[in-house]
Amino acid sequence: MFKFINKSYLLLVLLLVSCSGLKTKSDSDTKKPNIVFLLVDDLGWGDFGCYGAKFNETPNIDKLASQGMLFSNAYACSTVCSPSRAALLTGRYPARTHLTDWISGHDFPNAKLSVPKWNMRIEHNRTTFPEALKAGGYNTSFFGKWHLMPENQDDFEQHYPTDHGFDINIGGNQWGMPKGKGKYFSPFEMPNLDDGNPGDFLTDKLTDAAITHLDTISKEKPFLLYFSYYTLHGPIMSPKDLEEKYKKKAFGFENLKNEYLNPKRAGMVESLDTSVGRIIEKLDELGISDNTIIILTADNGGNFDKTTGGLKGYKGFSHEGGVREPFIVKWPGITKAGAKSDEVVIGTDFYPTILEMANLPLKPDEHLDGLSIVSLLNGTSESLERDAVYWHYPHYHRTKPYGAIRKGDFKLIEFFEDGALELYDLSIDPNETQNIIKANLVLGEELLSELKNWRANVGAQMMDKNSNYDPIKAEEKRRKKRM
Ligand SMILES: [Ca+2]
Repeated sequence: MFKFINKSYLLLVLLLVSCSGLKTKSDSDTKKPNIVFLLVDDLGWGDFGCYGAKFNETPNIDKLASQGMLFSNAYACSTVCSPSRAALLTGRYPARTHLTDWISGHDFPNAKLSVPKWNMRIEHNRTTFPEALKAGGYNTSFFGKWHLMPENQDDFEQHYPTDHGFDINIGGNQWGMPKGKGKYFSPFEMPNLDDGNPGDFLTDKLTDAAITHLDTISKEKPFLLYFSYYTLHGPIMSPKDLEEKYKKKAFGFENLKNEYLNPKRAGMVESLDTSVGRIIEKLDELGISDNTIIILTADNGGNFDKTTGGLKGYKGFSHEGGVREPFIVKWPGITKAGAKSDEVVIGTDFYPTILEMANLPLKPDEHLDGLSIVSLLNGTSESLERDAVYWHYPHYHRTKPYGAIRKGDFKLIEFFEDGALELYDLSIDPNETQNIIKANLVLGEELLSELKNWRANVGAQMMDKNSNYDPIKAEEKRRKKRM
């Protein structure tokens, strides 16, 4: 009898242990991580301490990088705002969506080539990654700059963040920069954002709103918090105390030739860093840091020379300074502290990556141009199976219209006006100082052919000759745009 009870007891214990084991496994399998996606505007590759900045101070972001994974070859899909943002959300290259310029773009009526009729909105027939997360049970919230709406009032109502997968929208509309009366200072006059008090700074108020939101959302449901900073887009404005701090600091930095010593912009960067720190602190306070992935990146290069850590060009240019971006991921339990990756990754990769992070099925018909980078993040691989990444910009900006391909260490840029080619070996010349096309014509032709094939495959829109071409007027306009 005693023996029997003992046996039954043992069986019961075994059963309980095995059930609780199963339960734990099942929980960990289905437990979806929260995702905080921090998207900075007009951020230079050299703007953060962890990417080499000496003048700007970014202790919170540097700490985040030291706890997560830092990428050195991460790219935006465009050298300007809207196309890059749409590519992030759709997993499709701007060349494929035909959203190839910032909304509403520059007008160059007398340029040599005419710009194709391009798309000034995300189409509703596309499922964005926030929509996919929402369908997968996520609470999805949007804060800050949207810039994916047409300027046309008739079309306004259908293209807010809430029309493309977000449960709430704080601050997003057609604006590419703060256009309220106070710009970065109150009043902001943005959708659903508290205007606060005179003197309040936009980044702080958006952060307040994000933190309040974190306090109110259900702890039962996973969330995506998509914080799209207006900062560091112009007009460059800073909280006064930070501007004063960096004015003093600038005196000691007179000889720092490779860095943009602008106290206002450095103040803006610090206020961004403070915001990141406050979000992280809130996650800690709520006890959800261990199940929250933090991603930090940007939409295109800094709007000034010397914000790029030495890379050539900046926002609006065809070279690395226009598109290479800081990119940091902290995924608790997955990314190793202080990990680094030199693998080429690009904005279209976020869609499949985030679905995989969220344990949701991929949507290969949507994110046609992205690859999940989870294998890089969890350390199971050091490289992705990808042939090349591409850019297509049939527009005039500081650059002339161009297309580009990066394959391995080589990058080829094709300028559409005259077919001029530039070839760089980024492994030995990351700052694109030596155009090596003449010595590598065969390689150049191969890459050009691959670029052209890609354009045909994605249905890229090309440029026509402009019947109103006027070389003198075109040149005047170019000079005005600091090209
Ligand atoms: Ca931008």
